[in-house]
Amino acid sequence: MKMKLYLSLTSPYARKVRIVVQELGLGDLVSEAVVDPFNAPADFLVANPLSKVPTLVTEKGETLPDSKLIVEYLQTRGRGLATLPRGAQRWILLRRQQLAEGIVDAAVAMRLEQALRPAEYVYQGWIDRQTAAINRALDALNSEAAELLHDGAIRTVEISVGVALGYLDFRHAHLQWRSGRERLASWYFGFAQRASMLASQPPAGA
Ligand SMILES: N[C@@H](CCC(=O)N[C@@H](CS)C(=O)NCC(=O)O)C(=O)O
Repeated sequence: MKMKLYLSLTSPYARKVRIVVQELGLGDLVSEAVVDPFNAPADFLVANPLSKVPTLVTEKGETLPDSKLIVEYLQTRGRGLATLPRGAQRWILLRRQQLAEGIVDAAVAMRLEQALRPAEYVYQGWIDRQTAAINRALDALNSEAAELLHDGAIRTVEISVGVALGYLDFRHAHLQWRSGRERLASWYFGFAQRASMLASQPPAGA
């Protein structure tokens, strides 16, 4: 029996997990089950009462209902990602990763506001706040882009940044995140060519 990964092909959180699976060489151990968390099948709700993707069920039946938990777990199962150092550099890297994860949180919040709410309930002030947060975090990442790894053994930091930028392209292209952020754009241009990034692209038109 394989691990079962519940996911949606458009979720950036699920994309991060799919990239980690591939980078760690665990593809043969994981079967993917595409679900719609807004129209959830019963077995998925048993695995994750919160009805969020991604959710992993291990071979032993343990359930992991969050991308961070899943990534931490998968790193105990495979090799291929560079581990974070101890000491001061660790916190610099984790802060950078958190900025990328915060961009995803803000971008998903915007998407839900724009795509799921009836038009009369959409709150532009909320969208503006998320946009401002995304732009500030992008500026910070741009100023640190020289420290992001391109190839070889990357870290979860780079995966988080790559997923965040890919999601902005997918759902919020109008933000034109590359504008004025040439260093980050140049890094992403190379990073987006990794096999794991190419294989996990969201379907066009979804
Ligand atoms: N903290 C969770 C967030 C997962 C999440 O919000 N996924 C979205 C899809 S992008 C979802 O399933 N939403 C359904 C809902 O909010 O009810 C993680 O990192 O896995």
